[in-house]
Amino acid sequence: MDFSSLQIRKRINDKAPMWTILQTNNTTGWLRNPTAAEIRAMTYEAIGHGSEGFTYFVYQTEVDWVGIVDENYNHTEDYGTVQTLFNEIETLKPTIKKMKRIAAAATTAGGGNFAYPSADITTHEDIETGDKYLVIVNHDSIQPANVTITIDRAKLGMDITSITNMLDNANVTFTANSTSYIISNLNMAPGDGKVLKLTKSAAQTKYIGQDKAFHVNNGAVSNVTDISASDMKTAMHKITGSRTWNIQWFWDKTQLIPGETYDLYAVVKIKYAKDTYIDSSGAEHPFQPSGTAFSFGVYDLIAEKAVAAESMEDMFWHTVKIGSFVPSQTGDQVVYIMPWDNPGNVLEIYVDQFYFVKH
Ligand SMILES: [Ca+2]
Repeated sequence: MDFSSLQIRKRINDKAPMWTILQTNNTTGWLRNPTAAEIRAMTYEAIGHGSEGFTYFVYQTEVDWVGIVDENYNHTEDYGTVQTLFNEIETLKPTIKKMKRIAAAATTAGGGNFAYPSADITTHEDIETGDKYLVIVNHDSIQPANVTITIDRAKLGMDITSITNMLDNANVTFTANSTSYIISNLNMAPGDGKVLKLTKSAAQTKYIGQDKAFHVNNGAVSNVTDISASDMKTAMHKITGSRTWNIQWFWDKTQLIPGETYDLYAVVKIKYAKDTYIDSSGAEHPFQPSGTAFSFGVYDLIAEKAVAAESMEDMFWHTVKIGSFVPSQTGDQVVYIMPWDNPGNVLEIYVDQFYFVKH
């Protein structure tokens, strides 16, 4: 199950869907045939990591691969496993087709194995409604697990009213505190995966500032085509050896109710300086950036805070909470993103939008 370390990077103007070909065979003397639970885990990890097409290698036994049907089209043990998974994918298909993977907003405890400390979890946004999804996979393909999921409300960027299992439409119970939503002890069969919908509160009012309304300075540009952005456009800055307040939004005070408290968020992604690096023995590894990616703040209210490059996933949109405050009705406040002078680690920074949510 090395799938969970795979990094998928989309070019900003290319929406080619990802398909996966998953192993359902043994190769004599080399590969063991995965168990039904392992095939299940691989399939749900593929969903979690953005796959929209699923096929299994190999359909019919040939050469030295044992297929899901043999030379005479008799079903082998994997046939029923794949058939069940295809039935589940059929149910989940409308959801999978409108899920866009974004940076992780949740963590897990439980459901690990020898290679991973806990269950796999990925976060997705509904491109039609703005609701969000979690895909959770029990890495333990031998034992069932009780998985506890902690959703970071600052990274989620919205209040939710319910959590639904998209396979059977069952309601999933959760608790809330000021910083997290928590699903406790979600029981998962060996290798099982779940797609959970986080339904945003309809009562929540939002005021959005798209990138075309930003002030961009010192080499930053806005209105750049990006099919993954909320309005298909984004502000962008190529990192250089100097830093200034390149990306700013002077919001319209009349859009905000006087005296009310608002949460302010930015939607940001970064592109790492490199995809991979080669170690001293010649092996290739995913590049891990260091240093600062950018800072943010609100002049003259919220002090500047730095964001570490290592805390940002490569080329996935992150919701970054700027702060919670009562906006001024008189002063000229401005929210800013300051790209850092760290070109050895970060190549580009993108800001799709800022938005206010009323408390
Ligand atoms: Ca935008």
